[in-house]
Amino acid sequence: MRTQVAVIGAGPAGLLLSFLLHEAGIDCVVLEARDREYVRQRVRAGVCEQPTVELLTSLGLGERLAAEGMPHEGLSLRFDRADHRIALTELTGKTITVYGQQEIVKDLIDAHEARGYPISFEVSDVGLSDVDTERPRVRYVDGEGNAQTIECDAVAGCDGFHGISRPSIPDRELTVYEREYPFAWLGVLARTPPSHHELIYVHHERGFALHSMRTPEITRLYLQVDPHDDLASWSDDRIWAELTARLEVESDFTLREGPILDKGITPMRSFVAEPLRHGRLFLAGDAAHIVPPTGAKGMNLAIADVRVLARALEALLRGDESLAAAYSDTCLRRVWRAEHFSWFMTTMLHTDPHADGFARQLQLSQLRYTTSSRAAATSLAENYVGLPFA
Ligand code: RFL
Ligand code: PHB
Repeated sequence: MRTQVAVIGAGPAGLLLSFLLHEAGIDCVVLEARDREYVRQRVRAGVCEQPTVELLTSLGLGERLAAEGMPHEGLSLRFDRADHRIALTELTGKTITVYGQQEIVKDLIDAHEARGYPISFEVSDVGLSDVDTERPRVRYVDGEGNAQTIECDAVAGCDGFHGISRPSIPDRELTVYEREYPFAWLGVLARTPPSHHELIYVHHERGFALHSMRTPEITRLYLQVDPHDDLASWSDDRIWAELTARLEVESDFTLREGPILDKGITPMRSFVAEPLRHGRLFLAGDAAHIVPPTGAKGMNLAIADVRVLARALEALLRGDESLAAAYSDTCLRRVWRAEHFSWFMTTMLHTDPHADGFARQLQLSQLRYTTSSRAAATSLAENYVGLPFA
């Protein structure tokens, strides 16, 4: 088989890249390891930055996002048993929109299917070769068990942190920066209306908690847990008791409980592999970088990467190498800003089991300063709502 760009992975990065390339008249194929239903249902991110919303809307992908997405003008940092609101819109003029990642993925898959843009689900044994030549090859086994080979002009590695694209680059070509945290997130999706109309990030001596939402009927909640914790030790009753304890405030607040529809534990890490290009293989999204979810940046970064990559590939296929040569550096500026912001939010809000009293006092001081100084609150807000695209 012959195509212009082989896209590995049908997450937000791969699907949006494929959409942008097709709309620019470039032939491409998406290869995805999982089945179609799994990809459409996978519960992940929830917060879209304003630049993400604007991009999806400008592409004609914003209809359901406009109807069902929940715009937010602020969020709360909850500590010392009180809420401290960050007025995102008053401080920046921008909003964020709560719209589940799987809804964006569904919109993109539907747009592909309506236009006949190909996605191959349930592929296995994907292997890349000749990526340092002008004719890379992708070998894989399709969903029917038949061995296939694609010859192409470029490969987009959008296959997430555990994919095969990044490991296809020789170790000596990559510089890896990494930080692991001594905690993980237990995420739950519950059938109950949100207990508050905005997100609440909680710093508590028992550990971090987050109140978020998906729809007026569905609440999304997270608890800081030990990275070695077993999901089996977290019964629904224990989850609600812990959330109630951490979300407690002196004023009026009642956590609304309901049936838990989905739960999972996610490790937290910061990770960047540079550069994002090796010959004709380009990495985008989680394949190249991971942020801890406290800054709500991962999906937004994946989308920002492919916006740059689509233009670089269009130029490359016309014989102009300049944008492809600049791709990695262009993306890394935004990536490192998000890495810093996500690290900042994570270390400010979580309870580090190894921290001493001095470190805990610094954390509280940072929280009080961030919520009482307009300059500090504006800094948090402008990073949270999303800095303009490069
Ligand atoms: P994805 O979404 O992981 O997609 C990669 C796809 O590649 C497939 N794949 C392969 N396909 C073919 N061959 C192989 N060998 C393959 N190996 C893997 C996978 O099946 C998958 O379909 O990466 P992408 O597109 O780069 O998107 C990144 C985002 O998914 C991720 O950054 C966010 O979910 C992170 N994140 C958040 N980001 C935000 O912007 N805002 C948030 O509020 C937010 N909250 C979160 C999050 C991530 C979380 N978890 C579960 C990690 C909250 C959580 C709990
Ligand atoms: C979510 O709603 O899933 C969510 C919100 C904010 C975050 C992370 C996840 O920082």
